[in-house]
Amino acid sequence: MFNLNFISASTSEIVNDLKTKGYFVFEQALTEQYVDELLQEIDFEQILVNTNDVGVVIASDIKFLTHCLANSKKAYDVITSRKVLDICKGYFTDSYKLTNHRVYKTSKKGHMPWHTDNNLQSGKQLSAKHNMQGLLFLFYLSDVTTNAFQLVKKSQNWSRDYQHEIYLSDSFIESNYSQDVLTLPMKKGSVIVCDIHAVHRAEPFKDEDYTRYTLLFQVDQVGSEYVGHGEKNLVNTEYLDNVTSELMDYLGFGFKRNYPAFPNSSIATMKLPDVWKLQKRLLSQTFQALSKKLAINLLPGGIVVNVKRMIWNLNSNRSKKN
Ligand SMILES: O=C(O)CCC(=O)C(=O)O
Ligand SMILES: [Fe+2]
Repeated sequence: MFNLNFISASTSEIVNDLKTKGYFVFEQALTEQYVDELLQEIDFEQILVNTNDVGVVIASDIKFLTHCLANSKKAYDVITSRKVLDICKGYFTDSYKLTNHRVYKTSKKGHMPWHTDNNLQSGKQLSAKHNMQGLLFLFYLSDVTTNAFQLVKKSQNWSRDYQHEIYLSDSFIESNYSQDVLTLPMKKGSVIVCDIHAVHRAEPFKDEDYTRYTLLFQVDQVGSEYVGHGEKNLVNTEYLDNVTSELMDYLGFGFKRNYPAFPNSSIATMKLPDVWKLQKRLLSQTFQALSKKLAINLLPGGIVVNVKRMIWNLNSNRSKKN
């Protein structure tokens, strides 16, 4: 999964960077092969519509697999890796929990506002900023040239002065902190870990041919006064090969979760070309369903049963021969 030089990078130095600078960056922490295999586990072309499973949804120009702990063993293994847990163990002074996670595919364009991730929610709405410690982990799953993660250095020290704001304006950062903006274009597999109180964003971009894949997750030091803080973690039990109390605590077993999965998606969050694509799929499936229904209605019931028996026999003869 991880390149050896990332595994052997001193965890206490990483933690020290996080505590002093507010961020830590490592190029190509994940192997290329691992990233390729992780992305193969996710079909970004299959969008959930009356599908009885977790899967991909669309919000504007971004496709999300929010419940990757249930759908990608490779994503699960990164999120629960020893290295990540060790960083958290070294960084936090009290119990910490995975509060959200997702893999997403960004394409064409985006303009994310400058923000911090120390959010409290009430239902779907961000309701206030909190003071809990927290870490954001962001792995690039493709080479990132534009639309890179950007953060304002040292902003974790002053962002609380703007707790009443949901976002900070581009012009405010431009005129006051442009010399502190760190932009991080990096190769596939690179990781950024940062203090959730640091002001950050994905650099705005517009490029029809550009696609960025990302694995993001957040770990907060959730105290008892914030019961319910976080999105629910849907985990595929097949992935749990080493259940420890540390892991259970981290994944929030038995801990209440009040926030809806991000993003809050529906047909309304899809762009017109994606709605058209879906309509076409629905139309062809509607015709298929109609012709099936017509055939079943026209044929006497006995014939339908006999056709099913014939198909069954053909298949079982064929599998006997093989
Ligand atoms: O994708 C990125 O570079 C940043 C994402 C982010 O900050 C967020 O989703 O809160
Ligand atoms: Fe963020």
